[in-house]
Amino acid sequence: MTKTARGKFRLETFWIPAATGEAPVYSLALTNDGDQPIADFTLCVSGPARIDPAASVEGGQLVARLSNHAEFAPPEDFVLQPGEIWILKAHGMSYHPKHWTDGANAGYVVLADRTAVPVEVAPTLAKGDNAALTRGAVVYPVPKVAPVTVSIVPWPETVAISGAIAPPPGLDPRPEGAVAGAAADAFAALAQALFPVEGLVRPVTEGGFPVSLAINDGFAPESYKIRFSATGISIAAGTRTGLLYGLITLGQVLRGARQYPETFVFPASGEIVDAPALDWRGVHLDVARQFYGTAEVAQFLRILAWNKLNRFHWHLSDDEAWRVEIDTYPALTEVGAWRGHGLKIPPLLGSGPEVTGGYYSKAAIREIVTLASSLGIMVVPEIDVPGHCYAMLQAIPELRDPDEVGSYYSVQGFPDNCLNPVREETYRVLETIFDEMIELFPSKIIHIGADEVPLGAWSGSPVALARLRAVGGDAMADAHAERLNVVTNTHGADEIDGSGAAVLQAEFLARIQAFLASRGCVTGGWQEAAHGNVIDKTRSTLFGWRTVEASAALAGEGYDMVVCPGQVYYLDMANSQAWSEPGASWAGWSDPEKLYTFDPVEGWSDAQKEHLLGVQCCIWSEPMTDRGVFDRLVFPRLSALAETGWTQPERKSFARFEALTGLMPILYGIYAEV
Ligand code: TNX
Repeated sequence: MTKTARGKFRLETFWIPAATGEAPVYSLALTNDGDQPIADFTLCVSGPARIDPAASVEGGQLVARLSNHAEFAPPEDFVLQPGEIWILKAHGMSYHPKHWTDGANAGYVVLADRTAVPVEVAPTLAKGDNAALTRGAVVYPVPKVAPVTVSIVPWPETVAISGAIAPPPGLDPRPEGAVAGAAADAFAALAQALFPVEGLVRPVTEGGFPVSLAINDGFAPESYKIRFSATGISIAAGTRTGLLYGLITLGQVLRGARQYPETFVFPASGEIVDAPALDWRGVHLDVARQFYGTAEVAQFLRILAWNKLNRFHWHLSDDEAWRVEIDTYPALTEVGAWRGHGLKIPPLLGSGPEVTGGYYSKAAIREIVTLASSLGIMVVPEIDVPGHCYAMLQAIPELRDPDEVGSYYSVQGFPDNCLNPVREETYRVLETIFDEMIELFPSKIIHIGADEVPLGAWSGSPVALARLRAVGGDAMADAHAERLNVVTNTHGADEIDGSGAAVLQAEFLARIQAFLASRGCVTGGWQEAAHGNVIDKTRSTLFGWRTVEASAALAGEGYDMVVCPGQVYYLDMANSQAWSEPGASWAGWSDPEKLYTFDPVEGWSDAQKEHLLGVQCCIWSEPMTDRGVFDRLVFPRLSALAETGWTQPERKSFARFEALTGLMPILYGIYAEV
């Protein structure tokens, strides 16, 4: 049968928000554009919005649901004739959609013979807002007159320059010694990959301006000094990264002066002396919800370096996928890296019926780690445990207690997604996995997640309940058993502090941390890793994603903190409240100015600040089903975060940032239509 004979379908989805005064309802309209009637079929959709398990559905029924994957069946004997539309209305969403990317963004029809036919899906529309839907990075035009005469992001500590010479066509770095040579090589490769036709690095025979590079004493690790003169430039620093940063600054100055000669100069004399405000200037990328290939990750790292960002937190596993090759357990990637119709992991978050996904081979990881290190970036891998493990458990079902009964659900609607903290099997498998990872990642910091374990986790596992009885007492174990099959968290992550789940998780964390410490590694964890106060503060780093106050409190308890408050530093959050903006909104909205001017340590005491390692933005990828959405959500907020991490607060200026950020590269080159 040909595809046309089987039918052709179109799905339009529509949300009626409560603000209209009507009852909130999500409707899905499937049109049969083919020339054949269909009967005995179902419709599957995926996209961030989740239909609540308890939702009532008009026009059909919800026959299967896994997180945001939903399968609907029409009433019995229903036939969808050519040209006709089947309408479903769901009353009851796990959270109310707020942006066009919240709704279904992929779908397919499953015919009576179980074959899947892709459906053309239009972006979800909302009543009361018909503004054109946006994608692509917002363009920041470079003004004729900028607040400064040189284009540098993030802004340096001191810029004392004067005069101007005609900007040369490129730079000709002349390193003294091997370390400086490595910095020059890294810069040449970086400039070539980011701006291939500009010839930023070129020999003197092509007009390259001489730049001497030397390692000197008396510099902090990432600091550098540039001295300008009309005949040549010198850069000095204490490390390879310091020299690289000096070259990046100079490259930015040159690009600005060449591309916008009315606005920016190439200085004739003077100095730039620079050093970062914070040590940890991080970016987290979730490659589980959407997959980004090695080439994309590599180019993203180059953009990080151009922003002087120095930590890449690589979120390699989650409920939706497992992305790293582990020799001992090939099933992790054979099963866990792929989603599709009929697979153990169904289409989710906009993936369609076809098999999609991928993973990083060990060779690919080594390539990324080597590139990162040449760019001054430390790679921090994350394997998210004991929660967020649906994909891992699909691949290695033995990680569940075989006697476990009933179900518990995560905030994202995954059932039974936690590794059992009581069984030896769990530790045997995890230690093997971590050993393979430690070999791949020289950073010696392994992030183990520890976020969002559901309140009901392990409430149907006899071994877990027995352990809880032994360590927490009868009342706690009995209360925990009562949580089985109770859906607690459809509207936000459970607060589990003090619960049986937290007590069991603490046992798990203490043991995993001790193992990692025995391998010489620092344990990274989201702030929930502090529950139970069991992890060794001298060998851990926590990532505070809730409020500024909550992170301050943890710093006060002595935890080293990287702060990434969700309401501003989660780049999956939309730029504004408008439906036409892509992104999520559960933690808030933040436009570039809000992110730039936000003080992540407001109200912290000096003692608390001693435990501040730095700042990080997090790119959770649920809504980033198309690359234009990625560019819109990530840029220029990534550069705004970079300046928060690098530039001392008193030297920050949003007006300056706004004038300069248009010169910064974006990943996919997709700009909004203006
Ligand atoms: C919460 S905060 C998560 C992630 C989601 C993110 C979406 C945290 C550590 N976990 O699993 O992707 O929200 O914004």
